[in-house]
Amino acid sequence: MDNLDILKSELMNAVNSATDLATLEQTRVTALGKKGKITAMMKGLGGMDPDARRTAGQALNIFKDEISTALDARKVSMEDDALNAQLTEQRVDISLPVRPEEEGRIHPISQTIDEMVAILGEMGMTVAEGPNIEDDWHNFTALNIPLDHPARQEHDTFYLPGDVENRKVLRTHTSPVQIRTMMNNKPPFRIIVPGRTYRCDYDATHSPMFHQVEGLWIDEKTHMGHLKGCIIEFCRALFGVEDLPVRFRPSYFPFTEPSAEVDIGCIRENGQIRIGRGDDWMEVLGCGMVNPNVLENCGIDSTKYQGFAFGMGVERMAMLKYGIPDLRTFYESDLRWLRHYGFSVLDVPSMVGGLNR
Ligand code: 2NL
Repeated sequence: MDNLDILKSELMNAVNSATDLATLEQTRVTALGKKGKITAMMKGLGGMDPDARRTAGQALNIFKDEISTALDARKVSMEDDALNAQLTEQRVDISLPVRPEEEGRIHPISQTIDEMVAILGEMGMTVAEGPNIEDDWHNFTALNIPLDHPARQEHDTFYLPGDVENRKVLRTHTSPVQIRTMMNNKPPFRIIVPGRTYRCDYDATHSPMFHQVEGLWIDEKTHMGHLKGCIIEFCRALFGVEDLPVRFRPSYFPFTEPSAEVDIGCIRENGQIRIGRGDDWMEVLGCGMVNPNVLENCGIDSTKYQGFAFGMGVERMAMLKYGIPDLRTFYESDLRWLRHYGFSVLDVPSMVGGLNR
């Protein structure tokens, strides 16, 4: 019992200097095991006289508790250290950029179509698609385009081989998709039709393959006010100019009556066109109230249903919005061009985030 203090400091030292669980367990066995030092001292109590045994017994019990507590505390602290080390080592850096990390770019044509769909989708329109190879009926006849219309001539339209009566054409606009939608479904209709179109034409401002977005809105009481509201809001949202001047100029299309061409305000400064303000005008799209003949051709009662339609060239809109000077560069697959004019895969157009950040 005289050596209790020395033993105490020895054991406490051993507990606190243990750096792994095995050494700590060894210390526990040394102190409290069957053949341990404290156990041996407990056994020694038997040979003492009652008074001395009580005092020594109390001191030993306190000592035993202190050692037990120290052992438990050291074990918990070692386990904490081990867990912290593991957490540090296996740390996940959530600030890493999302993969793919700017590997590819979104082509300006895709980006522009996505923007148009986001704007018109917000107005309640849904995307419709159809075949690129069409027949005469869906591409021309149903649209009230007369047999002698120049668009039907060989030199404007790509005809596939076959006899003239039922030869196929590469669609010259996306309108046949609206015709198919109207023939196969019941009104009302609120659709946007983006897609590839084909015309036999190739120069600085024309490509034999190009893209259009058309819209069709048919309901019982749709009128020209709806057409104007839809188009004005569309142009302002697409170009990101809240007070963009929009002008409707009377025009003619066989499939709409009345028809209009739409111009937006711009200025021309040393060969550059700036959209948004100024006293000059730039034509951007065509539109009109759907000709009743077209509705009747699709089996729709034109005394009950009416509506508007519009169409525009995607390349033209993309060139104006993003300042791309040459139409032909859209299809050259030049990676340097795409890195310059392309868009981030993460920059998904939506009206919620604002289109023109
Ligand atoms: C333009 C003008 C337009 C339409 C397209 C259309 C479709 C159906 C019925 C009536 Cl099924 N109209 N489409 C109407 C007006 C103009 O496009 O300049 N496009 C590039």
